[in-house]
Amino acid sequence: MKNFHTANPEMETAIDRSIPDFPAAQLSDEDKYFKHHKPPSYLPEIESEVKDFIEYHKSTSHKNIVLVTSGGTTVPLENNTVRFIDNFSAGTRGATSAEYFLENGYAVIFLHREFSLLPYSRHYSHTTNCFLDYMTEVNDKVEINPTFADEMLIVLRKYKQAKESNSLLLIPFTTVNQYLYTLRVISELLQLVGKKALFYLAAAVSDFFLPQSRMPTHKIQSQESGGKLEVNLDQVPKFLSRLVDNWAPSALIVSFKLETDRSILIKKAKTALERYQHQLVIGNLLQTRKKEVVFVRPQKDDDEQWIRLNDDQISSNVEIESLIIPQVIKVHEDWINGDN
Ligand code: PAZ
Repeated sequence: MKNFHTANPEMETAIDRSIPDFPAAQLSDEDKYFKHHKPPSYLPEIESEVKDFIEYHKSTSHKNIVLVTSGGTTVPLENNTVRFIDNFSAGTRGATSAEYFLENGYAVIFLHREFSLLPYSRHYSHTTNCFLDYMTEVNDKVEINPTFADEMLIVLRKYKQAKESNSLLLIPFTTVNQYLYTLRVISELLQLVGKKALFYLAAAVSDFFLPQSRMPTHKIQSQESGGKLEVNLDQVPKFLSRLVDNWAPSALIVSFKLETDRSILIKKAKTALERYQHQLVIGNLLQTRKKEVVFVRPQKDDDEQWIRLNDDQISSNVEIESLIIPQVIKVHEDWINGDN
């Protein structure tokens, strides 16, 4: 039998006025963000699709599941949006990586900027060719142009395999608000598979945004702004800490760090690891991102590991993601086996 009661106050301190007041619980910047910004109206639909996908793989295929984020978020300047701030990302890293995850037996939730590159269709969708150039007319019928047919057959087979095994789920976003709400919903659902979940956060998410409270309803009029447009943006709260600590604490989390100045890349990657306490940052430079990346991990002897394409690989169009993904999967396997 316990000889104490938690309901009894400690007599010496029960009325001790010298103990400062316990501060009222503060809302974090992330919580404030969700309190003051409305979720996209379609979110429940996405939630149910993602739930079905995760439950299917949990109970039937038993595959690991990766959330790949891809492409850039926009920052609208008006509620009825005519103008918005955007960034350079085409979604190449995300779409290409998703294909290699699928080839390596993962189920992929592909959270992407709508109309950016998609796995498989990326080979044909954003080229300078018109899609009709891939076709030819033979005996009054349309056929695939023989120049492209062999390669297209390989892509088609991989695409069908992903589709028939229900291994690829496409979820779009456009604005940073849509991205953040959708990321939260998917992350929380991924807790269903615990350590088998992998986050591969390659999207280029805006660092600054215009809060809904300051957003004009209608198109900004040039006459009213005196010929100048001054935009006052707030910082987007750092959601990675919420993801690591609350939304998906059992998952392996891989974030990307993009810089343009080589001399600060490693330092910025290490700062991100220290700040968010996740497992891997992949650093890349805007100028060389298709040829080299660096893996930075906490407390590893070899804590900077560069992955580079050599000249032969570059001339034979090897994609750097074909080297990145097997390395990421190794880190995930160690995570699942508790070797990290
Ligand atoms: O989409 P893309 O292939 O043109 O570019 C990929 C990338 C550079 C956006 C990605 O590799 C990345 O670094 N994303 C994170 C960016 C950041 O928030 O630092």
